[in-house]
Parts: sequence; C-alpha cells; structure tokens
Amino acid sequence: MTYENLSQQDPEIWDIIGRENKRQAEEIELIASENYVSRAVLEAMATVLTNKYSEGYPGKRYYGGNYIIDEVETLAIERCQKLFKAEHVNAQPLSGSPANAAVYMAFLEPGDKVLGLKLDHGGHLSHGHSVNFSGRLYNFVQYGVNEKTGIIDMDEVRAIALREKPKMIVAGFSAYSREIDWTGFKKIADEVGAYTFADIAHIAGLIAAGVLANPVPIFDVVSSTTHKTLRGPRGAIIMCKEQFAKQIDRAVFPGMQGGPHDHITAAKAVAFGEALKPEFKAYATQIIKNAQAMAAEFIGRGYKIVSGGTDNHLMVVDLSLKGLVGKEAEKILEKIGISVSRSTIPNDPNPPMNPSGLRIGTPAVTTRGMKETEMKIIVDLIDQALNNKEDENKLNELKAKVKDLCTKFKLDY
Ligand code: DSN
Repeated sequence: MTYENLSQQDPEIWDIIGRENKRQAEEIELIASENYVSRAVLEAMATVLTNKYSEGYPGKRYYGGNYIIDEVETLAIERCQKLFKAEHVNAQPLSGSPANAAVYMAFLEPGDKVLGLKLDHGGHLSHGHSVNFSGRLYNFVQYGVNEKTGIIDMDEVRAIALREKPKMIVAGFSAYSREIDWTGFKKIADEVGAYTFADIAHIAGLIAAGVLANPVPIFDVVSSTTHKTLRGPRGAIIMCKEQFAKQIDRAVFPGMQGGPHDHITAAKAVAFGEALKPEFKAYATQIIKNAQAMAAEFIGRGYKIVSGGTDNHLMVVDLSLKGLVGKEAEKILEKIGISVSRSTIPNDPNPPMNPSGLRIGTPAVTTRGMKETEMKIIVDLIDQALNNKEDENKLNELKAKVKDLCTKFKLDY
C-alpha cells in the first residue's frame, strides 16, 4: 500500500502512525488478544466501502445503492458459515462487547438470570461483571475455576445451575488456558432449560482451524471477535441456530447498532477466506505448540502457571512466587520491548488494576514465524528482565536482543 496522500496532507498523524509501525516491527507482542493482519486484510479496510450506509441486511436495506455492498456481506456470511459450520451468521457486530450485548438483548429481558465465568477466574467484563452493562442489566450469577486445579469445575457449574435455574449459560473467557467442555455445558443447560451462549473471541482461530473443539454446531448462539486468533480486522460476528436468526439480526440492527462498517465486513470476508486455507491450520497448530513450549519453559524456571499449563494460545503466569505484581512486571517488560497484559489470578488478593499475574499469548509471535526455539529465548528475556528490574544497563541490553530477534522475524508491512 502507498500512503502518499496521508503522509503529505497530515504529517502529524503520519508521524504517529510511522512510530507505531516501527514499535510493532521492533517489539515482541505477547498480548493474547492481539495479532498482525495480512496486507490483504489491511488493504480491504482502507477502501471506499467506508463511504456507504447500509442499515438492514442483504436484499433488505434502508438505503439505496447497496446492491454491491450486499455481495460483500453475503460473501462474509457464507465464508463464516463454512468456517464454523454455522446455520446463521450476523457479520455486522462492531466489536465483542456490542456483539454480546446483542446476544443478551436477543434472548433475555432485563433482570433475567444468567450464569457466567467470574472475571478474576478468566471471564470477561461482558460476562456479568458489576461495572459492565451485563452485570447492571441482567442478574448474573458467577461460576469459577477449582481452587486447586485452576480448571473450570463442571460439577460446580451444574450445582449452581440446578440451584439458580438461569435462563442462559455463558461459556467463554478472556484469560483461561484450558479446553472448554462445550458438551458438558450443553448437558447442564438442557437439564435446567437454559440457552447456551459461547463467547469464543479468544479461540475462534483455533476453532476455525479445527485444532480446538467447535461449539457452534451444539450451542444456541456463539459470538466472537474477528481480530484475535482469527487474525481479521477489529470487529465481531454472531453465529446461531437458524431458529434464532431473526431475533439475533433484529437485536444487532435496529436493536444495538446503526449502519454496519462495510469496509470492515469486506476485511472480515478476506480474513475468513484466509482461515479457510490449509496454511491457517498449520498456523493455529503452531500457536498452541508455541504456547505449550513457553509454559513449559516458565515452569522450568520456577514460575507458576494457572492450571499448570495450556491447551490453547495463552497462559496466566502467577507472579506471587516471584515477589512481583502484574503492573510492575508489565512495565518492566515494556522497557525491553515486550508487550504483555497484567491479569488477575483466580481469587486474586490484589485489585484488578494491579493484579497478581500476567497473561501471555502466542498468536502474534506465531504470525511472525517464530517457533518453539524462539519461545524459549523469549521466556529467557522475560526472566532476565524480571530478575534485573533495577539494572538499566541490563534492561537496555535485553531491549537490543528483543529488537534483534524481531529483525529476524519481520512483519509483512
Ligand atoms: N480486551 C480483550 C482481551 O484482551 O482479552 C477482550 O475484550
């Protein structure tokens, strides 16, 4: 892509973008929810499709001139259906939280009871936290992970469901490293007559590639963002059984949103097309191999990983044994050019703004082409930085090593 117009017309913004571009090129990205899109996805986002208003759905719009936009959205829907074996797809949600808001609006009335995973056990704000719209509008009851194993306790989920009789059960997470027992959730929901809702935002790419189990054929409704392991543009999708198609579509528009972002819909279609290719399965397989190699290396160096390891792309490192907290560790690693996000650990004694752990993920470094060998090198860099946090010379030396590693695994921009 060339950017002559932007660079000439607005050097101030151009300079900021240039510096962020350099930062991404020279630093290691371990935030579990981030990734690098392909040039094709990036190019689709920067198109004239952004100029169009297209409230409604293909063939049923509220504005004229949408006969070409209809083709884009239909293609996005069809590719997504194929990718996840989905009966119905809504490709318009602008992002994860609005998608989840639309799901709740489609199935629930304010005050209805819903079961979701606690935030400090790996859940998401939109799964019922009290400061979020979900916890304010709906009556959320929360389940957690087993204190000893760090794994979701399905007996506890069942006991809470039998006691509380929720109208909906939410399965999904933003910081949990184990496979979700979709069938187990479905059985419990059937026992109590609850709707099943899976939020697969983090693992959508791994599911699409067939390396993790797919809840779409068994759950009533599934939401996902498109920009994490799925490696598409910033946005979301909702998939559901055909019987719920109308209520989902009505909840997205006119319920929650106005005009869809058609340039993003096009980029979603491009990303779904990429995920349908065999190379994407190899990519997803390597994401998990890399995460497992990284977790093993951390454990070998005396770090505690919540649940003892990982089945997916992420791990939560409990720093309490190291005498550190998440915010401090995040800052130290930022100094050497490694981005991570601080994270709560189950039953965290520290507050959410300064929790006891770090969440680390491998989707972005895997996109760069890094493999198990590099994961060990990265853990070594992290370990050295955390052990020498006051030594500025050492931190500068580590920063140079991070940059050096990144230049060997260039981004395609
Ligand atoms: N902010 C995303 C994450 O980092 O997991 C979830 O919304």
